Amino acid sequence: MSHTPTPEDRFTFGLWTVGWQGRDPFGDATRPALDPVETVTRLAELGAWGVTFHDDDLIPHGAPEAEREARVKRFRQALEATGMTVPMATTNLFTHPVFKDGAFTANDRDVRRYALRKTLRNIDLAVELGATTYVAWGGREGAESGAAKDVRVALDRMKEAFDLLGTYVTEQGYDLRFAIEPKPNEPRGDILLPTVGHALAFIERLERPELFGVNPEVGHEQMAGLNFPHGIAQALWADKLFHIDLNGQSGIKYDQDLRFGAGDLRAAFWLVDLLETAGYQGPRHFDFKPPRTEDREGVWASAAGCMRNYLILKERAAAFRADPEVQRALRASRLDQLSRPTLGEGETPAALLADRTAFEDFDLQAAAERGMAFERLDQLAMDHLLGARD
Ligand code: DIG
Ligand code: MN
Ligand code: MN
Repeated sequence: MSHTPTPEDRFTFGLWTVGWQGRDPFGDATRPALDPVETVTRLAELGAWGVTFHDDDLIPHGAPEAEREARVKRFRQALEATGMTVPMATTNLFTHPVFKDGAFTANDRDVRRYALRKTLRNIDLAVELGATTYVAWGGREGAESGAAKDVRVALDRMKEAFDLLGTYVTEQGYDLRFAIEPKPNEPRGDILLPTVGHALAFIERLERPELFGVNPEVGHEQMAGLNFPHGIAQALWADKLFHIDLNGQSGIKYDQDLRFGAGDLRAAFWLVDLLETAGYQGPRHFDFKPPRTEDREGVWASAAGCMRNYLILKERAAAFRADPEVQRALRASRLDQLSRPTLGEGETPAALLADRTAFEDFDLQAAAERGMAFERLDQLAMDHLLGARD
């Protein structure tokens, strides 16, 4: 199998990823700014399907109307010239100092209203450019101290904001859904809606929950010490995986945003296995930062590595699932039994209580002694992942 990406693989990148200049809390930029037109052109050459953007990635914050129009026009021309798509867009509600205490949950009401207007404006542009998913990462929604944010009240404000956005896209007749992106911390000491679980629970309390799903990011769940494939599985189970941010992370530390496949490789393997076996149809979106050590060529090598690693893992996971040995090992571990409903068709509590084999005559000892044969199964996966088995 070729590991050369094509638009059919639906790989997308944020403008802010390959465009990251390497500025961090401890150091200045190591790379010059990247023109969005160059990004579109180079990513198209590498085999990507599309790009995504924050409003401020495309139009510098506060740019006059004429400059805004000119930049959007140039961007649109590059999209048309390359065939690149814009499946997703989002709002930068975290860079400008006005958002230092948040956007939708800032204590200052005027900041909250400004944040909503900034979002509404970019939703219009996103729809004009063809986006059908709008991501909301609340990077500044949170606190560093207990009294600074009454979280119950802040969640009221968060609900109010998303309900307003849901009303807007409904009134406008937009074909647009929202994907909330969780993150446990950084840049705030603690961020609201920190994990997929918190976001899924929050979405159910919105006025139009059908318009809202999640945009989980690999490193964000792993920063909280969670199993990312399990979080994705629950999002899929809830039919709420509206988008995904792929990257790499090596354990519980600052948000590394490594290229996809770097960091926890086993988790990346199980993630690709899950997305492909579940038939996930959304973009394979990379939200990563080429390390500040890299020059321009290093940036493109890093972007190419994201896609290459996905394709290698996709091939290895498919070989794992197709392997007759693996199918035997899955049966030996009774995965087929997991798929069988625990109760018989229409079985009532009374019927279960009447079934002596389920309790009175159940051979507890024999069941307790059964081995699960998971180690043999997992070694087969390891063999496929490491290319030690065709
Ligand atoms: C960080 O992981 C966030 C921002 O980069 C952006 O708002 C969002 C889009 O995927 N991810
Ligand atoms: Mn991140
Ligand atoms: Mn992200």
